[in-house]
Amino acid sequence: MDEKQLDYLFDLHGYLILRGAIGKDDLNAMNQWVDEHWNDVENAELPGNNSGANQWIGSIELHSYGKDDGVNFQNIIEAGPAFERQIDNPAWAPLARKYINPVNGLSIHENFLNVRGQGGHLFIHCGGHAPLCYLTFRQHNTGEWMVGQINVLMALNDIGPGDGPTVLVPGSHKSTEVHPRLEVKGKGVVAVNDGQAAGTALGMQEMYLNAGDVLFFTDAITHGSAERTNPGHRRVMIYRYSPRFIRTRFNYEWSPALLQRLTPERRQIIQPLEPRRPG
Ligand SMILES: O=C(O)CCC(=O)C(=O)O
Ligand SMILES: [Fe+2]
Repeated sequence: MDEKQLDYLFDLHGYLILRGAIGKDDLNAMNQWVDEHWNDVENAELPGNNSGANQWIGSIELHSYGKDDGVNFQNIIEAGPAFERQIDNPAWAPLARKYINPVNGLSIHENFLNVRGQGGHLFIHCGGHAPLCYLTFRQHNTGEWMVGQINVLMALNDIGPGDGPTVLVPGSHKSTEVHPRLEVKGKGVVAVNDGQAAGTALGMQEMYLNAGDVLFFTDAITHGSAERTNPGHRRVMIYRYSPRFIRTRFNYEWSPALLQRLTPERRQIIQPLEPRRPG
């Protein structure tokens, strides 16, 4: 697909599927890292909230958003070169830069690897109605791109029917109507954690991916995931790209070793401004 076609579809639908975006060697290396940490996947004690479990593997923290969404390895970029290479993967970083708009620079707001087993799912969240500052999509006066957050969801294994695919409502990033499940007491909310998988909500479409494919989507779209009904585990990585003016979600500090070994281009994305200290 040429760039004009990608632009049109991203604007219209709010998402793109980028096939084969991750190289085989990197895919194998990242899956091997998960295999080596399987004990943590099975036995992590997660509080099921945003405060984190205070269990760390070096600079990587074990975490979950709730009781149903599986184990997150937050700060996964710290896990090695294959993870570092995805920071500016040419399959999506130039697109993210363009849609966020070069005027705004590029940074990573959150990065994690998620492993989710049978029964796991994610509830419905976001939509064009939500007044979150990073859910912008266009500059209304000029029509320029001004996407406040782009989620790059990388499939580390195949995700088909029953595997708990990500679901979204195409075009809902532009909707001023509130999704019925996101209406609480007559008002639109950002998220509804009511124990229901987003997959059962009105208008949701399941996004099937092969290992190495990427779902590239504006966080403004109404989305979540279907319940995983199959045995086994879904493995994804998520890097969220935002303007450099947006702070990171949890304010993790990068390890000095990582900052030192990154290329200047990658360092610029994960730490757009160097900390300023008295000299
Ligand atoms: O777990 C999923 O499939 C959805 C992830 C999600 O909501 C996000 O990346 O913002
Ligand atoms: Fe999300």
